[in-house]
Amino acid sequence: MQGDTIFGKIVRGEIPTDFVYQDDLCVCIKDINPQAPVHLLVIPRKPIARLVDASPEDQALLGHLMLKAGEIARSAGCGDAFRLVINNGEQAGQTVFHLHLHILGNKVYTESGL
Ligand code: IU
Repeated sequence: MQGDTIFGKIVRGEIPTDFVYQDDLCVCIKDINPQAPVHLLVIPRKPIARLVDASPEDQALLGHLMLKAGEIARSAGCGDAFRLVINNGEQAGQTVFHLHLHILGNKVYTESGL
């Protein structure tokens, strides 16, 4: 079933979760296995499996996720230095097939790492 992932259960409120932020379109949670001092996940309530599965009708939602990620990063104390990462597909390291943006902050990156 599309959306039947752990993030689907989280956004539907089926797993008790402390939300860093939530609104009608998305939630933000702390990553359970942080890769930086600040590691948050912005998750749309709509169960889009991968970024490439988004459609033109999702354009405003995708913009919302980006704007909220920036606001949340600053609220979390990242200042102007943070990364946003989307892993698209298994070969790119995606493990949960419900679209999410990683916010990585308060870690010093000395090179692009790409
Ligand atoms: P990925 O882009 O699909 O690889 O990222 C999935 C992230 O979800 C990864 O950083 C996990 O640590 C994180 N996560 C989580 O925060 N809580 C969970 O219950 C599970 C994964 I499963």
